[in-house]
Amino acid sequence: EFCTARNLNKTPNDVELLGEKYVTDEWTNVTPKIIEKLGRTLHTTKYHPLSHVRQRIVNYFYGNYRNKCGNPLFSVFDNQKPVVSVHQNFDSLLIPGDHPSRSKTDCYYVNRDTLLRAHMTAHQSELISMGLNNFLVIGDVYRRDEIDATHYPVFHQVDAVRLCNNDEIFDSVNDPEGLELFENRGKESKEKQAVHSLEATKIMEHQLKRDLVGLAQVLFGKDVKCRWVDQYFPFTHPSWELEVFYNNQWLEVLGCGIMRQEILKNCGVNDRMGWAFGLGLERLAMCLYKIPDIRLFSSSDSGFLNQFKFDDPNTPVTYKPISVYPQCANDLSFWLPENSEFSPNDFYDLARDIGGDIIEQISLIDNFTHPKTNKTSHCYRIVYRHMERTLTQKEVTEIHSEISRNAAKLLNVTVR
Ligand code: FA5
Ligand code: MG
Repeated sequence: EFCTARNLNKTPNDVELLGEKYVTDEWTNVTPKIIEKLGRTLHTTKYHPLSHVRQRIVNYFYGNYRNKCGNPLFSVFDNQKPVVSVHQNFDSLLIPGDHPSRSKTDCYYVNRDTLLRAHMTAHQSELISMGLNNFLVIGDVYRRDEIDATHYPVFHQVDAVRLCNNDEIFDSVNDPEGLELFENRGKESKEKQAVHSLEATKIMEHQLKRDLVGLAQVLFGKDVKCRWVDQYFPFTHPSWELEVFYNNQWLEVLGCGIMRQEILKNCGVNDRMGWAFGLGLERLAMCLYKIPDIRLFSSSDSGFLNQFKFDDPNTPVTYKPISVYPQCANDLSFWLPENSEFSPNDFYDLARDIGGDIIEQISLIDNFTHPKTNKTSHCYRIVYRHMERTLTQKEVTEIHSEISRNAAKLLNVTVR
């Protein structure tokens, strides 16, 4: 039986996450399957491929940045709670109230004010307010998204911040006399924020890009092909994405930029500017080890995990596929409700709640509106495949009909 976060728990109005109770309301859309994933901390699990990649990134920043005594400059936080406030995830980062990333169709809300973090940047302001200038913050993030080989509702990010004062930025300049971080009557342009000087922005941009290309070279080898693409984030300006050419295609691995000075000001920092980036660990690990399917990271299959049982995180590995079991595809068509909203992500979550990880992919293969009745019909193809054994048609049919029944019941669709 399909059950929502509500009726899993004793009292109908709260839900327990990592040992703490939260009141639910009409915003609640976190599902039992997602709740099960909380607290797994794969990025710090010994021998897990994500923890090897994590360690290599941490080592790179430890090695690159040392203080005068030779100690690493960056602090690492990998134990921040994934349940955060709307303020942390959005407001503190200047994300506008009507920004699409806040939508219920994209995030897992615990209630109106609380959600599972959608990016590690949610912790940025708090750590800066504590007085930190250089840090990495690493953890699991949650997004409602498509279902295929590179998308999973839980993945892991490494975020970083580096704040510098005047001396630190112009340290490498021969004659830094007269160079300043800030300027009084500046204008915002494509290249910089109004309050920043162009010189300081360009130096930070150069250091940030040099460090991140350096990281790509450490992970993928000296000859890796990289390119920078201009991007927009509400919390940085200017902003970029780094793409790496791997297996014959350009793959976006991270977003970054010069931090909005208003964020620093809100944290009580007035004499520094900063850069920040956020990267996806699964994306890097999939390329690095040639792991073909993102679901493998959360699998407990020893055939998978045993391939990463080594202590030195720099050990080169190419993943050898555990035997591949056959796929089984079934279609489901329905008319969308006429009097209520419908988002494909609602259907993806419902299907995932019932089928779990045996659902490999769901694609919308037909979207059609009847010319006379104006009713819209969607047809979804659900591909089932177990990572560890062959599924029987009977098993698949049972799950498929369960999905169909529950879609009719909970999403108000009319199955055709
Ligand atoms: C962010 O999440 C920003 N917070 C990054 C950032 C931080 C920018 C600080 C500027 C300053 P984005 O949504 O693009 O941005 O995600 C960042 C990275 O996470 C992506 O480049 C990708 O590597 C990874 N990622 C994003 N979505 C997924 C997904 N569904 N599955 C796997 N990896 C993903
Ligand atoms: Mg992106």
